Amino acid sequence: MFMEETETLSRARLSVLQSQRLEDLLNRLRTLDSPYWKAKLAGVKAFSAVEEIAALPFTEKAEFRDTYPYGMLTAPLEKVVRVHASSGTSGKPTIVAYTQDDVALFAEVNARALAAVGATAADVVQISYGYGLFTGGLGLHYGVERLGATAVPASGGNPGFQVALMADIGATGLAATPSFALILAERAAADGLTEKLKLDWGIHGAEPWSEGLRDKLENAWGREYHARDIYGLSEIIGPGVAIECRDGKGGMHVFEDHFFPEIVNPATGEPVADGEPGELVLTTLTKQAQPVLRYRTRDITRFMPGDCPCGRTSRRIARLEGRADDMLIIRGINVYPRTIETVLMDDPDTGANYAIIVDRRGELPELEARVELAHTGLVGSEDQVATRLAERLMETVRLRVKVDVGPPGSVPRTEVGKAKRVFEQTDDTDPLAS
Ligand code: DLL
Repeated sequence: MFMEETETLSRARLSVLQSQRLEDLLNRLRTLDSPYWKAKLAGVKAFSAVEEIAALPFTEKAEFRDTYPYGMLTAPLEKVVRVHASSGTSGKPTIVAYTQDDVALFAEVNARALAAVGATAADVVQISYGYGLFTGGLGLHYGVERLGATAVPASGGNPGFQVALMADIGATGLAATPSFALILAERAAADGLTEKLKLDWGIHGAEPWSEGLRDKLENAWGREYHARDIYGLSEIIGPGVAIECRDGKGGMHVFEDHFFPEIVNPATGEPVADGEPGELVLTTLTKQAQPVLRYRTRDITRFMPGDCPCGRTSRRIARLEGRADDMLIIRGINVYPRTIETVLMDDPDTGANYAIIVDRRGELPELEARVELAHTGLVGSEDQVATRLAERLMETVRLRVKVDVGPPGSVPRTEVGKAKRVFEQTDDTDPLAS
């Protein structure tokens, strides 16, 4: 563990630490001469235990846009040393700012995340998340350096060059979206580099993925490979909010000494029963430039029960089910794209790339899934695989989904940024062709 004492604190001591940090934060926020913070805290009574956090108001994504660029700052600009931005789906991006201490915190949580996945100072880590306004590249980069490992700032794109570099420099770890990691694995196999690789682990997140996709990714390198899930979001810090450790597959430890998690019913905002799925809400306890109170992430997950074999005492959240805003409503049935992915990826004969098309040409929307065969040896079995998948989708999501199975390489891939999986069809042109 990178910070063993902190990461194994008893729940009681952790709660005291969280309460102290929250109290310090609120005391600081109350002294600010900021219209945003004065309005946010108006009517909030003093309280001293983190368990009473529901007394605080929520923060919504729209507040970042409404206060763009600096309205939420709690430190003067001369203390701000960096900004990142997340690309908004509409209009202005969301700006997030960091002081020197925030940058150190960003490095710390990512170093802790890397250590949890099994990284040490001896690792050479290829960082294939985008560098720039996106938090992925620089966040992991500072984490790798803080751990004392070797950072290779490859950024996104250019898979042929990247796999050759990985082989030459002996990369042992990979930080990339799961979809780009798969592109790299395919490319390494196609370029005959598998034998030369030294890869042992990968830290993958920034987009939804499933257990089935993990299996495919772990088997794609032709060697033992440990793929682990990392969660984060710009508004909170970037990557490094939660990590799936090497020993405890299936849940992600939240760095609770810095980010306080709650899970609420997305419709009512009330807490859900322990272990039930709901929307993750996060409060930053230690950030300086731009702390956030009870941020509605829109991400759907649940708290995992039980202790983790790794010994970390922080609560774990399950792999994300999807985003409240990504949910598709097809003929009255609510379905997350990731649920469809789970069915498509659980099949041993499918490859790891797929697309979901919402066909809106008719009166009622129809769903189509396009997927590839795992390898060319299966060519000829397309119809059989398609029938099997359609049946399974009917059982799982109770929807008739038209399944189209093509040869390996037939579904377009995203080489830079987050994978685009869901496409809308409104006229007769193929939405995947553009
Ligand atoms: O994606 C930060 C990040 C970079 C996380 C690298 C992990 C690795 P944003 O661009 O602000 O930040 O997007 C945040 O991406 O609210 C989720 O909906 C989604 N997301 C992030 N990690 C995961 C994950 C970065 N492990 C949004 N599984 C979040 C599923 C994820 N979705």
